[in-house]
Amino acid sequence: MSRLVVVSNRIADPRKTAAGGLAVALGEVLNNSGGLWFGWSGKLVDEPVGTDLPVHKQQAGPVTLATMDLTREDYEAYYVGYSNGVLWPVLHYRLDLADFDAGYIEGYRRVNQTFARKLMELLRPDDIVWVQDYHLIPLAAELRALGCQQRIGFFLHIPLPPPLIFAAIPGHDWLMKGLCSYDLVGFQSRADLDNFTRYIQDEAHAQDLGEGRWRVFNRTLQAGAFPIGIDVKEFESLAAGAESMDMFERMRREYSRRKLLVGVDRLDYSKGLPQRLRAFRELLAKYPESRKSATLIQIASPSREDVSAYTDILHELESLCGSINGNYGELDWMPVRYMHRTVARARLPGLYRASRVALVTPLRDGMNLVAKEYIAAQDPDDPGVLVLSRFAGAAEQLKEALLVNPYDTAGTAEAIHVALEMPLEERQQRHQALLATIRKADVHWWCDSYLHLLGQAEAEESGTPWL
Ligand code: ADQ
Repeated sequence: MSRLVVVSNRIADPRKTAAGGLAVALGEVLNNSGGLWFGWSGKLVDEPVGTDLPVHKQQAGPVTLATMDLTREDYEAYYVGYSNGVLWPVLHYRLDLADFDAGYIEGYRRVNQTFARKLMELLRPDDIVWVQDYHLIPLAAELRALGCQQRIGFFLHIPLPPPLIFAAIPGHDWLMKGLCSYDLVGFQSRADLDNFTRYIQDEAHAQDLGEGRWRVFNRTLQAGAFPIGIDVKEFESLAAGAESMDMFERMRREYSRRKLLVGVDRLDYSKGLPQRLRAFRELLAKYPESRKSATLIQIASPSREDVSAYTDILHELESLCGSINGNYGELDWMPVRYMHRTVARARLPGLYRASRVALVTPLRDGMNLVAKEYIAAQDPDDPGVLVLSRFAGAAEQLKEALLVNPYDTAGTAEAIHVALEMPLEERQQRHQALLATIRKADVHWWCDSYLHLLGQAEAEESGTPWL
């Protein structure tokens, strides 16, 4: 059996349950193969760029965790500048928020080169390498340039936009060649996969070899959609735990006279938070009876506060919540409870279960795991209703949710009203179907089906001729 090597920007210790489903699932396959997990340590050092920083190794059971620090300058260019200031907005269709400062791309390439060089020293001949997400798109090309012949796969956790949006990135062809240096490229949804195949056909005359295989840039690769899931069993046992039950009881007591709506997100402009609050305001305006029956709890965890677009969204959200509470609040009721913080993972299922409606309304999202966690946390006898943006990758699978266009304030408000009023039998039917879907395509299925295909890929035959 080949050893699995996972590479991601940040790594998590798979033994810690707070790590969440993805770390648990990757931890499991890494455990089974005595694998290696390589990435940034999360630490910054003051050394000048180009300093040869060491790799720190640590054992987590059979798994080796190998991490590197970043210099402050590399962090600013690779992580803040290019990954989160260029790739994140453009891949979420937000050209208006991208900062194409030419310096960032050099830092991005430099860190990918350093990672490749350090990783090469750790690789064994029949390793299988699985690279995660947009921070590391050029990694395979850099590894190939150093002579790496192992099978290398890539999974993009965020969306891939249509070719004409992607092509607005200066250096988009370099990025796409980087993506095509992998043996298997995985996307969250059919829509993302279609955007990829359109790009390689339109811009690079790719030849379709059938069954997801393509000949492009003088090499053969495979591409597919592998919608990521959650660990449903792990989440169900979390739901049955003391902390979650405690949260559930407290919420039920506190909101005994009202139905709860819940939103749980990172504070990110892709999550459609202002649009969601405007839809809730519209609900209160159009259906005055909802003022006596509904409360929205919005939890937004702090995220990337060194990127300016994130402070803008924070202020917009605070002022919207203030104006809704100011206009509709009463002495004994606030329509919106907004918290700018993280909820402990062990308590989340209790909050989800106590809520009649979940509002998962991103403007764009690769998948959105909150939607799936909400389903897994429900009481099947009295389940809540999921209001889901059609622009989340999850919408391709979760057809029995109430799908909305988050830009359509009135339409979303209407869907929230329908969700609040939905009869028990319909809630049960929808929930049953949704639960079956997330059980079938859980995170283990995601890992296994991806790695099965990557394992079948042919080892690299030709290097990377275009580098
Ligand atoms: P994210 O953009 O981070 O992930 P998401 O899929 O919703 O978004 O995952 C967030 C995780 O963090 C969930 O497990 C959720 O419970 C937790 N979380 C979010 N806000 C929280 C809060 N306030 N308190 C506590 N926990 C919170 C990226 C992509 C997604 C894709 C995932 C996985 O942007 O589209 O689904 O990767 O591939």
